[in-house]
Amino acid sequence: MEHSLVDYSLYLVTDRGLSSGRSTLEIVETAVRGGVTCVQLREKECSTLEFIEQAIAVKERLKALNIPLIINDRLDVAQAVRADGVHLGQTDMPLKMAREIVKVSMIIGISAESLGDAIQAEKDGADYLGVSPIYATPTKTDTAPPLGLEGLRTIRAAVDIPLVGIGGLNPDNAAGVIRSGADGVAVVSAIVAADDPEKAARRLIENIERARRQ
Ligand code: TZP
Ligand code: MG
Repeated sequence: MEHSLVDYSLYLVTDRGLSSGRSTLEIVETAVRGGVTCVQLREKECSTLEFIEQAIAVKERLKALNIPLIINDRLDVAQAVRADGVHLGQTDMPLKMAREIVKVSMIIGISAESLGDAIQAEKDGADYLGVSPIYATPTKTDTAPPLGLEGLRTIRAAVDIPLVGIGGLNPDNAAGVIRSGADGVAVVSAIVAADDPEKAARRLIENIERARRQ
């Protein structure tokens, strides 16, 4: 997918541990019906083969809907399945090395945990940022201190590339993230752990779109 066409509005990050026995594919399918616009497959435990098989299955469903698939951490997996992009954290493969490998063919997203991270990532050619964490979250415990909306606004003012907020976001606080200048809201538990992921996604996208109109 052409980088500039990616819609980051509602960015789902998967987590099989929070899926209450439902498959990741099932969660993704329901969530996209509710309005998810971008999906990141995040697998911290499974084998490389399982990651690849999962990615192929998810990509197959997303392709028909023109929704991009981003792979967390693993550039090799992203390349193997011809995903649209890869998302790298501050302790993953350095952005410059990843870019050297994939040139412009792949979207590279970077987790920025500080203003410095954000500025550096933009300079090194990131396509988008996950500004992390906005709020404290039990979903990921090894995070930097929460940036809050103020930290998000500071980063927004300093970089031009698209950015999504992540960490503790849900339908009730998504609007604030958009009003603080984010291009989108990234969530794990608000959709993955919801009884009804479709409904949760719909509430999120409605609040995101309403915040944009205000
Ligand atoms: N990166 C920064 S915070 C986070 C990730 C993957 C977890 C966000 O999870 P939740 O459940 O949306 O707070
Ligand atoms: Mg990572």
